[in-house]
Amino acid sequence: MEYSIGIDIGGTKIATGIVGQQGNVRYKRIHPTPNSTNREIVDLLKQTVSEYMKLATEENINLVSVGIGSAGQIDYKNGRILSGTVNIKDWNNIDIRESLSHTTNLPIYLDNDANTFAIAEHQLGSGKGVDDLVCLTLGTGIGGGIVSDGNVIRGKWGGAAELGHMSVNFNGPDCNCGSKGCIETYASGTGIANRMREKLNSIDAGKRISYTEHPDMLTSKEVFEWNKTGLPEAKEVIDQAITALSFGIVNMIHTFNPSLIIFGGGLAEANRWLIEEVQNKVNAIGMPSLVKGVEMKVSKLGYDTGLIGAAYQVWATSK
Ligand code: BMX
Ligand code: CA
Ligand code: ZN
Repeated sequence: MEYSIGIDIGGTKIATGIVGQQGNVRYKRIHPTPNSTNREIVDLLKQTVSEYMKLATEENINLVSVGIGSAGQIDYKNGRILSGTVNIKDWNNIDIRESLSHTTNLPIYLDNDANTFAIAEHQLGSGKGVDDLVCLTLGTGIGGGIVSDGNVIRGKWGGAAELGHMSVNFNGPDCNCGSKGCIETYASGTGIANRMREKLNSIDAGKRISYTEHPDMLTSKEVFEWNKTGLPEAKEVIDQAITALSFGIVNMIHTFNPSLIIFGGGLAEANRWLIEEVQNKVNAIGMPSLVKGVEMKVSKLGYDTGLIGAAYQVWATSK
């Protein structure tokens, strides 16, 4: 069987592994995303690739490529990271193929992380046999991947499908992409934490303490827990996330006419109930003929989808 080194670079963590052609993950490691310079990330990639190559030689594993899925705006044909929001520090203007050229002779594939997520789901997951689907990864940011008539939509150089930056409110919060009111500012992990922090800063100190003494440190996980216990400000933040996501998805359905929406990322995996709420809202606000019958599912491949998709690029393109 053929194997490929997979590398999934997100705003919080980098997952790496050796993945087989059937999507089987043979080795896997998780690193926190370095937060100083792009050099540090590139060094981590070099080290990881050379370790996995050594391991493959020892274990007689037939490696055929290195596949990288990375957050950011990516020239996928030339293997270059063009830019990234501040979710990954200093993630701009990096020639990944050139950077790894002294480490490996294997062909190197590079695409946006949510595009590779869509590749995995389309080839092996919930989207298998489905020609028109939209994928959304809810994590540090919100990533988007679109398959239309069986093809991944990439636009001119690969920058298409930045669905997290679909605005649903031109008076909304500033987004780190330059726009306002993007769905990422309401419904990503960082967005939910930011909106909650704003609320806590606007209420009186006594009430704030009933939530946390450290609003600076809070994460979306806590907001979901507070929502579960019925704390009203947290419920407002989560309701707002559901509403923003639903309006965004209605725009996507009206634009791409998909039959399936697939969700992934830590936030969707940990809060599957959210999807049903979104589905109900989408059905209530979208054009009936378009939203009717659009299915919504959480990734079938689970937490490893990004890693599998990154590795899978070599086989997806040769099919
Ligand atoms: C951001 C943007 C996207 C990415 C998405 C999900 C950067 C660095 N990131 O919208 O390119 O696909 O986040 O990324 O520009 P993650 O960090 O949540 O995995
Ligand atoms: Ca994308
Ligand atoms: Zn944005």
